[in-house]
Amino acid sequence: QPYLLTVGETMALLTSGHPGPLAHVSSMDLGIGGSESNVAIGVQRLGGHAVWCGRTGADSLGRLVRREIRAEGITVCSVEDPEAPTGLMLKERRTASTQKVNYYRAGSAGSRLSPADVDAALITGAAVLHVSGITPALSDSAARTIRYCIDTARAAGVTVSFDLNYRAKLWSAEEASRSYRELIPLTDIVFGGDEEAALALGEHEAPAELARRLAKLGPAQAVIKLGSQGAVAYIDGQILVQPPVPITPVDTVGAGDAFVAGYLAELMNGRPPAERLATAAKTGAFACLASGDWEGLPTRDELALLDQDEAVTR
Ligand code: KDG
Repeated sequence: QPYLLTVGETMALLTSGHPGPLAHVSSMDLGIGGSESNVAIGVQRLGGHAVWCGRTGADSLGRLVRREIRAEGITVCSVEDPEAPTGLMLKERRTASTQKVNYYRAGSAGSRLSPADVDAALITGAAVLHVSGITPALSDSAARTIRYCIDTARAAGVTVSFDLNYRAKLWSAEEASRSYRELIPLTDIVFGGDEEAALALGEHEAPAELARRLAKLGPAQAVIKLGSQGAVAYIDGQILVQPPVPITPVDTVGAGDAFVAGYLAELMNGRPPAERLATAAKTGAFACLASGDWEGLPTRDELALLDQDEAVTR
C-alpha cells in the first residue's frame, strides 16, 4: 500500500483540564503531540497508511509516544536515544478560551534527530514525504535531517509536502524565513498560514497572492490555511477558494495539522484539488471539536457528521 512518510519530533503533552494558571492546577492529563505525527494519524484515520520517523528518549515518555502512535496503526521507525529525554510540552488553559503552550524540549531526544535516523529506502519508497518547519528549528542536525529527507525524496521522484509551521518560541523570524527560502523551492506542496507565508516571502499580500508567490518559488501546490476563514490555494496554476466549515471550536490546537492530513489523504487517493481542500477543511474542523491536538481527528465515515442536523445518530 502506498504510504505517507512523516519525520519530526513528538513530545509528551500535559494538558490542564481547568482554566487558570498552572501554579494552581493540581492535576494534568498526560498524552502526546507532535505536528508530523498528528498529520500521520489524520491520514491513517482517513483510510491511508502512514509511517512516522523520529527520535525519543529511552524513557517512559518515549514508550508512551511510540505506543500511542503505533496504536493508531501507524508504522513507527524511531530511534531510542539513551542520552537525552523525550521532549515535553505543557498546555495551560489560562482562560476558558485561551491556551498557552510551553515547551520543555531544548536538548530533547527528538531535537537530536540526525540523517542516519531515517532509512533512505523508507524515503524513496514513500508516495509522499511530509515534513514541517518545526524540525529545522530544533537543532543543526535536525535541520540537516530535513534537508537530507527532502533531497532524497526529490531525487526519487517522491512528492514532498512542507508545512511552514512557524514556532516563535523556537527561533527568530529571520532564521525561519531563511530556512523557508531554502526549503520551499525543493518541495511540491507548501502549506502555511497567511502570516507564515508572509514571513517566507518577506511581504504581506492578500491570501491568493501569497499562494501565487509561494508557487512561483517552486511548489505546484501552495495552500494558505486561514483557520476559521477557510483556505485559499494556488494549485497547478489555478486559484481555489475553500470556504470554512462553520463550527464552535473547543480546542483549535492541531487544526492546521488536521487540515494537512485531509489534503494529503485525498491527494494519495488521487482526488482533484477541490476535493482535497474540502476534506482538509472538514478534517480541520473536526480537530477543533474535541480537546487534544489530534484525538478528534475523524475517520472517513465520520466526515459526514458535519453535514447532518440530528444531534444523535443510532
Ligand atoms: O500543530 C500542533 C502542534 O503544535 C503540536 O501538536 C505540537 O508539534 C508540536 C509543536 O512543536 O508545537
